[in-house]
Amino acid sequence: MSTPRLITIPFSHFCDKARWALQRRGIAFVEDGHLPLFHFLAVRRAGGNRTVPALALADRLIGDSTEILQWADAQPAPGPRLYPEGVADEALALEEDFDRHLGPATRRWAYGFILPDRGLIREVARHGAPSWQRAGLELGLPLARFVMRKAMRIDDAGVARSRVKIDEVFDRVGERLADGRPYLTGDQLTAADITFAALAAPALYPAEYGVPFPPVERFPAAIQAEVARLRAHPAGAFGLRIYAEDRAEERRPR
Ligand SMILES: N[C@@H](CCC(=O)N[C@@H](CS)C(=O)NCC(=O)O)C(=O)O
Repeated sequence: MSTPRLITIPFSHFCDKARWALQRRGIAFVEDGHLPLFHFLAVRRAGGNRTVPALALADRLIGDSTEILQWADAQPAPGPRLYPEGVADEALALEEDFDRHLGPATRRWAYGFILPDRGLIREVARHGAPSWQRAGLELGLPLARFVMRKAMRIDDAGVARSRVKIDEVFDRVGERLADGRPYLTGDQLTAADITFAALAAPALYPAEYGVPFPPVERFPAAIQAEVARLRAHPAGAFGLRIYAEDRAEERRPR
């Protein structure tokens, strides 16, 4: 089997979800990182539609993070299952809920303060993509901002709605964890936990994320206060804990 190629926007939280899951299963892959908008060509060339992560296999392309996790779970691989028996349906339902509600909300909220700040964009885009794309983004930044704001409806009202949505999801996760369970479906890490933590990352900025984030001290003061509030929430503390404990573990070679 040729080595699977994971096409990514390196800093994308849906991409860290897929990266983490492949690493947890112990599946070897190469990463092919692109900056936003440039990713479109790479995905199209591989036969996909437009979003990343996309996993290019010898015979097909898997163009959705949940389908990548399901594929990874079905492979003969040394790492623990992502959808363990007994909680598989529950894990998948939680994953789909986070994909639909949390992922777009944290992304819009973070782009809301990153896009206006050229220095922050540079720091976020620094890792894992070709230098010619970084140069292209610098030159075409006004156009890129316009396209991204339109495509993801990043405006004041959208950012405010997303903030409320993040709080709602965090409260639901906090309630689920209130009985003292260590993971969302019980006592083992599943696709649900990986998905929650990865998609919450643009609100939490865990040190163990797949690529380095700019230091939170670089963010506007009001955003720093929001990050501190979300980190202190039981769901935020949970996301940070599994990045610190489980993600750090996954990145060691099996
Ligand atoms: N449901 C998809 C969503 C992935 C997604 O939204 N990816 C973003 C990056 S975070 C993307 O590719 N955006 C660019 C675009 O839509 O062209 C999945 O789970 O893979």
